[in-house]
Amino acid sequence: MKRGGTDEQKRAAGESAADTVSDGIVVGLGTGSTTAYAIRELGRRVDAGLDIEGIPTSYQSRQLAREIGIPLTTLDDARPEVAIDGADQVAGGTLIKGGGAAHAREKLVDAAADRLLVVVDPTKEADVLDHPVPVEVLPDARRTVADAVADLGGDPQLRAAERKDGPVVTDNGNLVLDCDFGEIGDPATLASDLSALPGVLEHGLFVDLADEIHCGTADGVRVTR
Ligand code: ABF
Repeated sequence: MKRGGTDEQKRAAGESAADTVSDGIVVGLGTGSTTAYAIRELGRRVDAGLDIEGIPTSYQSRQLAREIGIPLTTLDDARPEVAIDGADQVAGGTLIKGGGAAHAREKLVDAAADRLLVVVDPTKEADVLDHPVPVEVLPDARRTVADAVADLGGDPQLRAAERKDGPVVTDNGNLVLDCDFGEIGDPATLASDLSALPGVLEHGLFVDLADEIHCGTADGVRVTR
């Protein structure tokens, strides 16, 4: 189900967003292969003298930022002026995220930022969202949330680990249900219905959070919003 553009499209989108970052600010560092291009570009700019601090959204983005020398801080000590993050699908300013199971921290950092720059390739763009919505649940809530998702009209599947037996376990020690609702006509209502379920830590619907979409195409980067 995961959409995938070319590495060149992802690189162009990531570098385009990273190039907008100015001196002296705090930057939220999202997760995923497209954002990794943005983080690497920020690392090159830090080497060249750019003065920023990063707030990572996952173990993966924290490790990458550390390896390339971006100074890090936390939400305890700073607020990001900008966050750069990827998406599994985007329609207008609303996103579905969570393909990397990092959407709880991503939403925390992205929502705290003054501006969210989303980096995607054309395969992620849609008129109407229809990608399954990742829902992070406490392990004990797996069954009850799955039943409630079915009552909301969704088809929940426990995400399995790719490289070993058993389910995906998030950085927070929880499980992920990928919930297929077909076309999502009213993302805001579905988002609040999912948030209201006991045992749901966070879901991957980011309603109206994106300020800029940087979409890497064969003809360059299209910036919208
Ligand atoms: C994270 O990585 C997720 O929220 C999103 O699911 C995914 C996008 O990854 P990629 O850029 O590799 O497609 O941002």
